[in-house]
Amino acid sequence: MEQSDLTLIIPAKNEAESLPTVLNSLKKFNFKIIVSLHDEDKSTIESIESYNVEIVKQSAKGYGNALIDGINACKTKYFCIFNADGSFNENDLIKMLELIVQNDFVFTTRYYPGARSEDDTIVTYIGNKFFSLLGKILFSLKINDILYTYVMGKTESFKKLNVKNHDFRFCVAFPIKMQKDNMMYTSIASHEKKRIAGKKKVNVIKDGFLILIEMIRHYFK
Ligand SMILES: Nc1nc2c(ncn2[C@@H]2O[C@H](COP(=O)(O)OP(=O)(O)OP(=O)(O)O)[C@@H](O)[C@H]2O)c(=O)[nH]1
Ligand SMILES: [Mg+2]
Repeated sequence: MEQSDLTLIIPAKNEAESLPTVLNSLKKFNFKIIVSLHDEDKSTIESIESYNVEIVKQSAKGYGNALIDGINACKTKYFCIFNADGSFNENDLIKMLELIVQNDFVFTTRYYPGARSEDDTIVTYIGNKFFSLLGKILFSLKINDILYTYVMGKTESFKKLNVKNHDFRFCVAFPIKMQKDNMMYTSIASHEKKRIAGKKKVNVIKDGFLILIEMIRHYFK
């Protein structure tokens, strides 16, 4: 399989300070790149003017909305969610590409031996462990870093799931729907780097609460 069979879907919100560095680090590959952002985010748009990437203007607001619109615009067989903040290790993509052939999705985890996170706080660490455990108990999900959302997939498989969440609930709704659909997936270890610059968009309390309610809702559905 060719590197040009893969499109990286980069959701970006106020990432002018980080995204150009991330795009530079990806120049060594031959992947297609879609940056999915809001039309109002002029500074991020300006920051990547000279790069050979497709810009998708998202139809609404939110992280999940950016991903859904980005993946819907993807024309290659495979896609991978890739953050604009510099925390994802781009070298993992090669290993993921090998594994995606016999899977619908390839997840990554910062908690396998050999991996770790430079960006986790005590609160996000505990939150992740808790939600991953809840995913195992309620849905038999074999994912142990459920909120990391560094995931490669077959574009067709993702479209079948019909994920509709426009906010960070996307991070749990997507794997839960995938599991209910009995799709094939695996995970590899991945080392998370520190965000290059700019601010975290996740609100730990608000988004944590929404994610909890979303998981319970899917359990009773
Ligand atoms: N288009 C778009 N992108 C978003 C939105 N919210 C977050 N993102 C992007 O989604 C990615 C993940 O968001 P982050 O803020 O890094 O979330 P996080 O990794 O939990 O937080 P950090 O620990 O600060 O890295 C980044 O590339 C953001 O720019 C949004 O509402 N719209
Ligand atoms: Mg991040």
